Amino acid sequence: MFTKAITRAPGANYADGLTTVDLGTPDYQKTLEEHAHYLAALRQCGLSLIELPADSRYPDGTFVEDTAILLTGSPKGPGGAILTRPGAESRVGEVFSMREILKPFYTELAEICEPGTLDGGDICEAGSHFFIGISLRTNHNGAQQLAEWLAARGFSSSLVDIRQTAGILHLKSGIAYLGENRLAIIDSLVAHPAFKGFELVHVEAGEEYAANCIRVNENILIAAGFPKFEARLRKLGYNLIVLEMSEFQKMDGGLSCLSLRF
Ligand code: CIR
Repeated sequence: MFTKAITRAPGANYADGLTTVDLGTPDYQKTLEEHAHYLAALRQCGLSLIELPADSRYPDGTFVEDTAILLTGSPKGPGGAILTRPGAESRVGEVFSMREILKPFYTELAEICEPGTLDGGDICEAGSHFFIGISLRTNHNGAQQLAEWLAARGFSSSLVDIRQTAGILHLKSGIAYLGENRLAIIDSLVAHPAFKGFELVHVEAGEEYAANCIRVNENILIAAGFPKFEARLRKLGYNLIVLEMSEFQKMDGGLSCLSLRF
């Protein structure tokens, strides 16, 4: 059960952030509107929000998920938090202010150290197991550091190398844990042995962006515009909150990236 989320407002220079997609320049007003709806959805799920102001030094700073991994609990007792070391040079400094924000909530605040790099978007929690993506942002050393930190807290983990998987920046661009041993997953990842033993909910070809959805307590937040995936989740009985994400998609961002939930 999540009770809180950390978010950061998109700054006026949001469009200067990193992107690999060719969907045009985000409209700032529209970005702010979509962000406001996202915050409202998290509140609707019962979360109280820690809303950080935009930081003009970091145009990608609204994608707070990449800066930390937060555990609400662990098989061995209390939760814990670990700060990441983002793989993109321009984003490394985002972690420093997150440390200060997290201090009041976590007595133990670990960190990924050099030469490891790791983005939160590559880390997918699935109950007592974690999937760790190896990507252009998360390297083996960073993944290993996280795996050891998790193992000390009673979590197992498996690595999923997505460097040859076309069209996804982070592991969670292609999978999402829906709870109850169920994963939403794009076709190009279904055959990976790490996902054996999980019930796989396929995201149709052409709707890949929809895979980045998030379960928040009794609801699932999904991106608008992906009718087949939406229908599939409704059939499974989920309460859905559907959100416009066009301006975040333009910058390679999705629903999970916009908050740290704990
Ligand atoms: C970046 O390239 O780092 C940002 N423009 C998008 C980050 C998206 N974050 C995520 O998937 N967790």
